[in-house]
Amino acid sequence: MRQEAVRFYDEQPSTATLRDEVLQGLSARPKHIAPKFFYDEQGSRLFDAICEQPEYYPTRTEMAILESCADEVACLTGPDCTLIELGSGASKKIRLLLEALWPRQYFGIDISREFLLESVRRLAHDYPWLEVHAACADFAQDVDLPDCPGSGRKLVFFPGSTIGNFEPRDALAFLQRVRRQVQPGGALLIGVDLKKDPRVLNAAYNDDQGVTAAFNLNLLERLRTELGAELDPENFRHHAFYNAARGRVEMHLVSRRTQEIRVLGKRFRFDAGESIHTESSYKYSVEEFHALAHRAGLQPRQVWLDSARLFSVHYLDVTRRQSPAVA
Ligand code: AVI
Repeated sequence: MRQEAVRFYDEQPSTATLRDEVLQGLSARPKHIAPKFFYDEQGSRLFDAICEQPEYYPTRTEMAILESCADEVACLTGPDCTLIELGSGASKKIRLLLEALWPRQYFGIDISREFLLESVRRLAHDYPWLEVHAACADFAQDVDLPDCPGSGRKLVFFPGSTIGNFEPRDALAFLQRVRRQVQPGGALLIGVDLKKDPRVLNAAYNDDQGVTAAFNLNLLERLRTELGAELDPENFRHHAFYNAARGRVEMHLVSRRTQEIRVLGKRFRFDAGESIHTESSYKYSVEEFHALAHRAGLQPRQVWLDSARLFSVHYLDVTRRQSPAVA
């Protein structure tokens, strides 16, 4: 393995971040914990398993779209680019792009350190011509994108509709940050899940094998192992549903009974049926997403959909002119 060829930057959120955000979220009404905390090593593995479930259409649909548009993406981007992947897991999608674009540099950014290292080491091994960098960081925060020397453009790849896990105002702020950090001439290639029949959405987040349930409940294991929380995961159940009024799938951990849990010496009381809101997954029509991109000062250049209109992949240009809506 060409391990030494991977340049690694470690800005992993500390246990203090987990502690502070969990204490704050459990003290709030309604109780909530941010979805970024799903992704410890086990959580990342469970997420990979979700992507293999027959009900969870986004991964395979996005993959099929990328297979059909990769050459077009390469034409739009040009040679010698720096490819920056946000949320780089064990993704097969990036391999597809690497083989179509032949970038000069690859930069993977992910919140899950071990998982990231494993995947970038594999990339460095499999693509010896590629300069590989990795940063363990929370890209939802104000993380600086790498300053990469070279003549090519920066292409930021943000797959999987992870943008849907941001509240719309945070999604806007995130797109504005990408726009600021990718110089004019650069672009964002982003996967966005589409609005559709709620039955399809409800099935996708309630797979028959119970993998999504295990992924959600793993958050409680994380609180036990990393924060010494005193709670019984058996006293909670997974609940996921499409909230049409908000245009989002919501995931919750619902208390099966009246109970009290203890986290870092603090007690938190739950009524039976009360939940911790653990994730929102916003769905956008193409028009809604274009409107958001415009507000962020990004210029929609191309959008690809599958024939069933389940999922979209957008190519957004970073142009020199700032959108009047943002100024
Ligand atoms: C990572 N993210 C886009 C996934 C989603 O669909 O919101 C996470 C997930 N949660 C449950 N299943 C998948």
